[in-house]
Amino acid sequence: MLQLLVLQPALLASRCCARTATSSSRAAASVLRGGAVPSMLAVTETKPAIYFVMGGPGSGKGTQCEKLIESYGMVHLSAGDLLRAEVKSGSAEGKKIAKIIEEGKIVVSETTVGLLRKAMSQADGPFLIDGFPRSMSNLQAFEAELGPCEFMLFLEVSEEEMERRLLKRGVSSGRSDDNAESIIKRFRTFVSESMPVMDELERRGVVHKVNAEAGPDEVYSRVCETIGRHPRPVLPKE
Ligand code: UP5
Ligand code: MG
Repeated sequence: MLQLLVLQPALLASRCCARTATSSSRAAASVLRGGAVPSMLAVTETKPAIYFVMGGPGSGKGTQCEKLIESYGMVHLSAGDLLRAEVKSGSAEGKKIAKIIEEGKIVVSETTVGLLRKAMSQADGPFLIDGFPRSMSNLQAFEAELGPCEFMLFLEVSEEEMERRLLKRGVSSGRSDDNAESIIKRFRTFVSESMPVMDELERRGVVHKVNAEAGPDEVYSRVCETIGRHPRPVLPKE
């Protein structure tokens, strides 16, 4: 059952604008210069900017993030990559994660937020967080511990196109979920668990949609235009 993923129109005016200007002017100026800011865990009032990047499976999140970090001073954290690294480590936790990924379901929030917290404590940011939050539970767990979601870049692509991309990649990716059966499950989970997060963030006025059906370079130019709308935008590297 293939269908176009279309977001509900924004229903309410922004609810969280008042929550965006929390950092000191010193740190904000540092981020604007593309410079380092202190570790967010050490100095809570100078949290670095976070750009969440979402979209369905195969919408091009990883591809666009890779392009962004070439030109902007950002740290890319893919929640899926962090989980796959845990699987690769062979840990007991990793074995549980492997099954969940193959089923296209969502790993418990505690695990994913724990991996993100650890990765974020090891870098200064600003952060590009790709493929997260995927459920309301993910959103609540992240915001309770690591701060509000101020900006979500959402890549819009039809399921037909995403399926085409994933099946093509599946020929060589070695990813356990790049097969027709897992792809359908991933699409279902995305609609039932992840779209409610987008609806909530859209109500807050922090979702920025980009039509990502075109080729990677065309999409990237749309993405670059859009990321300038972050309340604390980063400048391209010199
Ligand atoms: N491609 C990319 N852009 C293209 C374009 N514009 N035109 C044509 N082709 C394009 O791209 C996918 C493929 O398409 C590539 O071959 C690329 O060259 C081509 P990619 O950039 O990898 O898309 P992306 O959206 O990143 O696809 P991905 O498969 O990574 O998306 P998912 O969201 O499914 O995967 P993720 O790794 O984030 O998560 C995997 C699983 O981990 C989830 O299903 C879930 O089980 C688990 N998970 C959690 O439980 N919790 C989390 O928080 C995160 C993940
Ligand atoms: Mg990806």
